[in-house]
Amino acid sequence: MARKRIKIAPSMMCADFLNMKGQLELFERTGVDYLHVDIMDGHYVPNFTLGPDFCRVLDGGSSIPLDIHLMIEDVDRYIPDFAGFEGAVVSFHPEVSYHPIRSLQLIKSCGARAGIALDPALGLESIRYLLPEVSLVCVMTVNPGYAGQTLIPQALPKIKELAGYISGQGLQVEIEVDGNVSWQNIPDMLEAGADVLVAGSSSIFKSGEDLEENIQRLKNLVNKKS
Ligand code: S6P
Ligand code: MG
Repeated sequence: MARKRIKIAPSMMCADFLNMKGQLELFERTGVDYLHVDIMDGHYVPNFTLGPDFCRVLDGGSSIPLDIHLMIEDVDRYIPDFAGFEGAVVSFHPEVSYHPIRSLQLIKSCGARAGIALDPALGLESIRYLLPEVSLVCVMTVNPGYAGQTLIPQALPKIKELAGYISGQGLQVEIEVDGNVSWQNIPDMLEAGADVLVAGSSSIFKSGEDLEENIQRLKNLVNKKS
């Protein structure tokens, strides 16, 4: 059986904001699959990051689809600000919505693909009935809120369980892994069934290292011939 191609999603909160144009050109040239954009509101998570204006700049400055990870409360109010970008996938944490299926439908009605993000403390049971409605599950392997954290190891068997459930049900859902996706952790994440890797400060944006070399290293690592 042909090996699946693993997708790469640079985490834009880890990018060098003073050199955004050059990095977008590099991402285009090296063929990354998504731009992962973390949206934080200081309520759902104790941090603030990016917003719709930043997404607009990325959308205008590259043709790479946005992968927007909402870590915010009051999600239905803000979905329309994020779900209109062409080709985007928008994910939220279901515990912030009284009616998560309604929120997923809202994302789709705005034109985006719908995703769900899963806190490391939550089990699959909390999203089982959402899976038929989504294109992507963002499995968080660190607590939402910050880059540069350490893997919470119990999140790994959850990826495996999710991958088994998705294939058993014949669903078309991408499994994205988000948090401490490091050179050391990537093999275990792939082994567990990851389809998309969020690449942040643990890999391509490692401080003091060359971004292009690190993207190449990541591409070689994830899509090597077996
Ligand atoms: C964290 C956020 C993530 C980070 C990513 C950073 O709340 O959802 O997308 O940007 O985890 O990567 P790293 O390699 O610094 O953990
Ligand atoms: Mg994220």
